[in-house]
Amino acid sequence: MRTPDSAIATHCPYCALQCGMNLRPEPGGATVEVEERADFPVNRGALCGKGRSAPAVLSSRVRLTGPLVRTHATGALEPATWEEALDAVAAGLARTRHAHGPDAVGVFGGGGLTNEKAYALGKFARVALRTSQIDYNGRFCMSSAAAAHQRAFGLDRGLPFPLEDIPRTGCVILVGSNPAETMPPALRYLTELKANGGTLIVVDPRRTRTAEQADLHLAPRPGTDLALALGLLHLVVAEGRTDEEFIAGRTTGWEEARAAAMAHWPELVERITGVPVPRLREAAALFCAPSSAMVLTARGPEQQSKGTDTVGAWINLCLATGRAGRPFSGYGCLTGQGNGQGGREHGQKADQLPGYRKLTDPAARAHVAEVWGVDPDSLPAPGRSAYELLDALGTDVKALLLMGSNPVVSAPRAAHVEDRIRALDFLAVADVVLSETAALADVVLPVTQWAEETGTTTNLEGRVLLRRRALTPPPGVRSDLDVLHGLAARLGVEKGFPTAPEEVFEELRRASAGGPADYSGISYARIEAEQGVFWPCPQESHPGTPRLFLDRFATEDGRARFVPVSHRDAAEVPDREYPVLLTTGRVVAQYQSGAQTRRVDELNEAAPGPFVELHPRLASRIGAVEGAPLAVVSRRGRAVAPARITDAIRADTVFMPFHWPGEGRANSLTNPALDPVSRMPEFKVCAVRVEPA
Ligand SMILES: Nc1nc2c(c(=O)[nH]1)N[C@H]1C(S)=C(S)[C@@H](COP(=O)(O)OP(=O)(O)OC[C@H]3O[C@@H](n4cnc5c(=O)[nH]c(N)nc54)[C@H](O)[C@@H]3O)O[C@H]1N2
Ligand SMILES: Nc1nc2c(c(=O)[nH]1)N[C@H]1C(S)=C(S)[C@@H](COP(=O)(O)OP(=O)(O)OC[C@H]3O[C@@H](n4cnc5c(=O)[nH]c(N)nc54)[C@H](O)[C@@H]3O)O[C@H]1N2
Ligand code: SF4
Ligand SMILES: [Mo]
Repeated sequence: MRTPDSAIATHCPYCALQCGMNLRPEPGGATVEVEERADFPVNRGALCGKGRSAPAVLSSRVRLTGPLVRTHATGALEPATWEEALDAVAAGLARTRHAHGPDAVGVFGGGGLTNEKAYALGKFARVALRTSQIDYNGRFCMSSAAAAHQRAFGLDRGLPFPLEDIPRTGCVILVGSNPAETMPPALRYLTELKANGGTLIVVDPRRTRTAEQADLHLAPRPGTDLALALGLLHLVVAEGRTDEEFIAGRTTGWEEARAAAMAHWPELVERITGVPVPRLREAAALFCAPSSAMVLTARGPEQQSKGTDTVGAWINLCLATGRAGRPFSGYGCLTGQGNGQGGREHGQKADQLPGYRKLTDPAARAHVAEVWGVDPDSLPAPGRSAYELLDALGTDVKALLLMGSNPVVSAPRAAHVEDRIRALDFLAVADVVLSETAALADVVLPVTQWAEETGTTTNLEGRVLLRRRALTPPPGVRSDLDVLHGLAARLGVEKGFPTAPEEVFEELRRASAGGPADYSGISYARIEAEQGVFWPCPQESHPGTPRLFLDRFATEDGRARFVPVSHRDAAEVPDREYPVLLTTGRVVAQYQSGAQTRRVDELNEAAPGPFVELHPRLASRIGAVEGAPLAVVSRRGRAVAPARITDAIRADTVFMPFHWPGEGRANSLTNPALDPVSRMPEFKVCAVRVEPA
């Protein structure tokens, strides 16, 4: 399908911004060159270094080019044919199911998978394997914001408005989000906000490159955002800045939420967060002064064992001030992975059916079972969340099919997770590279990549986009859809797993029809003609929905729900043995577990390895020297990485990026304490000891 002279319009393989780019096949046709695509509104041609260098991962120098099967003779992964590899996977999964029942087979997916793949993977688990044990890495990403969205608004779409609305609001509070590193082309929306006279408040324990742009930077102790948001709400009430008309007309539950907030006095909040009272007052005043304002959160406040309540508190602040369900106002979550939004809608989540339907809802089961041509009673019940599933490997879950994640690097308490993976009877991994997790597999299935296949993703705005195939894949690889088709057939399910992406999408449209995330009016042709279509889009004649909640919220009575929340400590607080707080996150040149970006020379030059960021005061107290190895020790394990001394971080906190395996693996340290609602692990705060190694 390659036309040598014309560039093909598509999207980046990495983050949720899903920047538009043009791909031009290079002479010879073995690879592609990335060109600017100025017409796509989200990024208007701008790309970060990861997007620009993405074609490097297409090279056979770094990718998998044929299936691998672990042989009994040597115990090593050896090349095999596709028939041998698929036979081995089907046999491994069937053997386990036969011996221990369907729930002994687990499936783990990823938010980077296209909508078509996520949909097919969920269907494969429920229809071909009949297992309840499926979840995915999005649980580690935005699940707390998703749960809070559901609770307050009755619907979870990360941003209820397009990014283009950001420069048109009066004030943005950006909480635990560092787009200067994680979504560089999106920084322009904040620059434009300021140019238009709006104000930017950044809440981050580090003075990041994003925080440097802010009019006001609040640097709370990690894990205390809940108190901070409640403290701001307290001030808003005390200063008479609530919007009583909005509260009366469009919300329920204010009295309880108000009472809970009033228990969080500014002085108490200062004590918990370390943010001085005058700064709290300044923030409340800046947020309330203009007629419109937004709160945007990302992983900082969300990846906590109270992430759902924390996001709930920020939503309460928006509701109390009438900054929701109105033009250029509202709460939004900046979703992370390439298909972080769509990946959470179509059924790879433990409790979910396509169209963001609930697996426990009899009507939803009946609708989807009809589309799938199965008996509703044959659909399993909800299964375990991602960490709980990983923790169960080798005990009651004995075989695993993994597609689109690298948990050996990215899961919390990673050494334990690695042990659990090694304890499996059988592991199959579909990946584009030999990731640290794929290296432990019994069978590795090499799959096609973004530029070699067609499929849709849904970006952080809820805009459904089409990635188009620009390149013929190398002969030894197959698509994830091919893999699921081949495995289903071997498990006795001949029909229902087509390999053509558009055919899968057409089925997804029908399965999602009438659900909260309704894609039934969206087609490949429309997406191309319209630069993406925002869901819900229930008919072909429907324009799509860039802005949600302007007339009513998605709850039964149309009103947003306040949730009464109160501050509580992180699951682990510093003590004499572990006196320092560890938080974790990202750097601009590496992506996630690094499986892809650590294979790109120019990205490795920019970000060659892990480090421990710490304040000069802490450094001098423990005798740390710039660039010298530091040991960071938690109750879960130990990691060693060079010291990076900077006054841009709080003196009671150290920061490590999580992109690397081995000695410097940040997740050797992190705490898998889970949020009770979202089951999100506490990646952003745990107690550690830091000492020269
Ligand atoms: N370069 C790059 N870009 C990416 C990714 C990547 O791996 N690399 N991943 C993508 C994905 S999947 C995601 S989810 C997004 C994540 O995007 P972000 O959420 O922007 O990224 P993080 O670095 O995880 O966290 C953001 C900030 O939270 C701060 N923080 C830490 N603890 C706390 C806390 O307790 N409270 C508050 N308020 N802030 C805290 C950190 O200092 C950090 O600056 O990025 C996407 N884009
Ligand atoms: N300490 C700490 N840990 C964290 C976080 C943190 O902030 N701190 N953030 C968490 C978050 S938000 C996230 S999203 C997770 C992400 O962590 P992971 O789930 O490990 O994400 P990736 O590294 O993107 O892994 C994706 C894997 O799938 C492969 N892949 C890419 N595209 C495809 C495809 O189309 N098909 C198949 N079969 N494979 C594909 C890639 O090569 C890679 O090996 O990490 C979480 N872990
Ligand atoms: S910001 Fe995200 S989508 Fe855009 S080029 Fe970079 S990684 Fe790709
Ligand atoms: Mo993420």
